[in-house]
Amino acid sequence: MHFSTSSVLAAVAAGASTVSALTGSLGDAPKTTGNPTDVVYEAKFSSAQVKSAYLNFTGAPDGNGVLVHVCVSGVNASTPGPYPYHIHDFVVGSGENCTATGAHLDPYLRNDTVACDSTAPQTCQVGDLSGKHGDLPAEAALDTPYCTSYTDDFLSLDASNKAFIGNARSIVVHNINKVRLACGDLTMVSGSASVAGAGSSTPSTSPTTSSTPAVSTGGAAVIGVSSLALTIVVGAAAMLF
Ligand SMILES: [Cu+2]
Repeated sequence: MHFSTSSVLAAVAAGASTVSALTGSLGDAPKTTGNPTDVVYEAKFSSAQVKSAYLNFTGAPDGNGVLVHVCVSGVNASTPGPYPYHIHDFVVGSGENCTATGAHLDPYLRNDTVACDSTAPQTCQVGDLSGKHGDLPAEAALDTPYCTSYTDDFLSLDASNKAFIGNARSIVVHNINKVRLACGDLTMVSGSASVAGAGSSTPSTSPTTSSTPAVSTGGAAVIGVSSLALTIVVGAAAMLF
């Protein structure tokens, strides 16, 4: 049993390390424009494994893309880094271990059986922030926050855009094995309701992926794929994580 589990996971790891510009079934993500600079979304959270995580999203000064600020400190040093992090499909809810957050924000149905190619970020899952901009490094385990900021050309603060980040989504920080270390909801802390979605009907909490989100991993190894091999992977991952 242990041998077969290890073998399957090794195969998955090998597959996940393949870097290739894979376009989603609905196409590449278009660059976003007209993102308002007065709309701000934040996620602030901590857990037994992460002392603090803070992410801030606002429109870039020219409205092209979204400016992202990230600060993370005190990741449990015994958990292996570097640390991926993503926008996930659902809010944290009452479940344990961040499983209720589902899979990654993926409105163009790319899934993540093939890792994001950061040189072609339009092909990556929209919510794969670390795939596009880099994992949090080992410094995130320190007490002093590790901070980074960047513009993501493909996120949107417009509720009518498929790449809108405000539709009851969340942020999850993982260890390098995709185990979920901490998570928090994305909430609007400033902005105009007419732009940011409060004026529309009930916020959608539908998944952006094409099938049931995987539980307990980065979410993506199994999305939209139904082969027997990957079914076995789900079982193996469930046993381990
Ligand atoms: Cu994630």
